[in-house]
Amino acid sequence: MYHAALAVDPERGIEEAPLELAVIIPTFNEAENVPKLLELLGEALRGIVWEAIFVDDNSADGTADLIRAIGRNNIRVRVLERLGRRGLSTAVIEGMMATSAPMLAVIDADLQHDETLLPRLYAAVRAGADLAVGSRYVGSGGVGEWDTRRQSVSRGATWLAQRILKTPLTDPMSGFFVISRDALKPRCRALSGGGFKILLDIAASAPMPLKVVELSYVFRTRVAEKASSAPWSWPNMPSCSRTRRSGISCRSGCSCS
Ligand SMILES: Nc1nc2c(ncn2[C@@H]2O[C@H](COP(=O)(O)OP(=O)(O)OP(=O)(O)O)[C@@H](O)[C@H]2O)c(=O)[nH]1
Ligand SMILES: [Mg+2]
Repeated sequence: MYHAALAVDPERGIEEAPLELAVIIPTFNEAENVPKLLELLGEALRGIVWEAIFVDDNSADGTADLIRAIGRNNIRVRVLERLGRRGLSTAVIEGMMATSAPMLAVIDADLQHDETLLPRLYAAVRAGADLAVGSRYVGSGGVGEWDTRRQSVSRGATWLAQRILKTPLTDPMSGFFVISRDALKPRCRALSGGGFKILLDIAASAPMPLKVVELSYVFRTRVAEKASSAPWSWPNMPSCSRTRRSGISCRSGCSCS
């Protein structure tokens, strides 16, 4: 599945310029999507010195081995493989801690986020924002082909999160954003790491309000089949004991799956 197009061009070696941006990508059974995602990131981030940190929770489909195979030819690409653990938020936090980059992007591996927005998110943080979020609920943003049930569940969870956390974010459930390390650092130790919504966690852990920019994007439909979290799970609910014990995803709709 690996192809040579993903290797770094030796003429444009990245070791000469300081690292500017790390793209943190949590993965759980995303082998089918990883090569395409890297190709798209390469196109979108032209002109930026970036690296990709995948954080994989021991996917059964060989995601981590595939990333290692790509990484042997492309020093932009690294994987942190975690054994005996699951959790989207902790995966993102640990990925952020594993890079030296001053700017940190988070994007899903399943191609649902519009990677072409990344340069603008990055530019917004470079220009002085603490956090730039890809939002489905500003301007021309949207949720793509979601059915009405999923749309109303997402709207409800967003509304609740905004009320409880008093966050100014229009899309606090977004997993697509860029944050500066300087803004993240004072919040690191307060992050709960629970659940699946890292942006909520960061917003809730803010000792002082973050300077936030929101840019619109349209959520894409997943292409390769999903084998991970329930879409409508409550964001910060800890993994259930069944999953913690067995390592097998609960299919009953609880947030561990
Ligand atoms: N490391 C890690 N990654 C995860 C875990 N669960 C999901 N992911 C990854 O996190 C990203 C988002 O997960 P999804 O299941 O696609 O969540 P979603 O986009 O809200 O749901 P869908 O729209 O149904 O795809 C994907 O890249 C997943 O592979 C996990 O427990 N650990
Ligand atoms: Mg998804």
